[in-house]
Amino acid sequence: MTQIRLTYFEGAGRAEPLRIALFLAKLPFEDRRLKFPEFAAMRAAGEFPLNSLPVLEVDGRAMVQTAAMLRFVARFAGTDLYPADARAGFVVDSVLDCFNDTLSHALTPSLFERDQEKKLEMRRAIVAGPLTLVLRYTERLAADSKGPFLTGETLTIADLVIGTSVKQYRSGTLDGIGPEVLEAYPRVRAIGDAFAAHPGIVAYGQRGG
Ligand SMILES: N[C@@H](CCC(=O)N[C@@H](CS)C(=O)NCC(=O)O)C(=O)O
Repeated sequence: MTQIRLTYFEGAGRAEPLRIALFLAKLPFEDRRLKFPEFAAMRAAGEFPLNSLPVLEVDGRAMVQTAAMLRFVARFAGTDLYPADARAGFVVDSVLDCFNDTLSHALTPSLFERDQEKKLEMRRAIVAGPLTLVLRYTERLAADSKGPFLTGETLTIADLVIGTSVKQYRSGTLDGIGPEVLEAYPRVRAIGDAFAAHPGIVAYGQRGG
């Protein structure tokens, strides 16, 4: 049997859609979660190809880049989590890059800011800038879908990323980025609802994830 290990930090972050994709794909995996000092020591020892996480090891071979790993999991297990159709594939890839690249990079500095006022200032700039652009773009793409998901009836890896992001904004755990940021985007909210109600996602939640 293929040996799979996913290494990330404790939280959801970039790894949660990967954890869900592995679960939906019925690929058993070791869910290794590092504390930051542990990560820093392993990084200093050169253990991670890009010095960052997540890292997915498949039979001992390390993979990096979240979007590429999501596509890999979807295809490796022969699931329909990544569409065969070129246009739908573009929509999925484009949204993955919006959330995993544009938004994550904008958000990261604020995660390390200890001054609460400065942090909220940074978050206001994110909401007014990249978050608005990404949500508006995703909303526009979703307008071409008959729903309930981004590209139609089938849950894809892009819905995993949208769904976990919507869940995070709704949870209020990210200071300055709460449920109100979704107000102008009913289709994005609807994808978040369909994601939360999907039987596979419900089963994932019941697993304790
Ligand atoms: N492009 C990479 C970015 C990975 C990345 O920036 N990971 C962050 C955590 S979300 C990290 O490892 N940060 C720790 C550090 O760079 O010190 C991906 O999509 O996987």
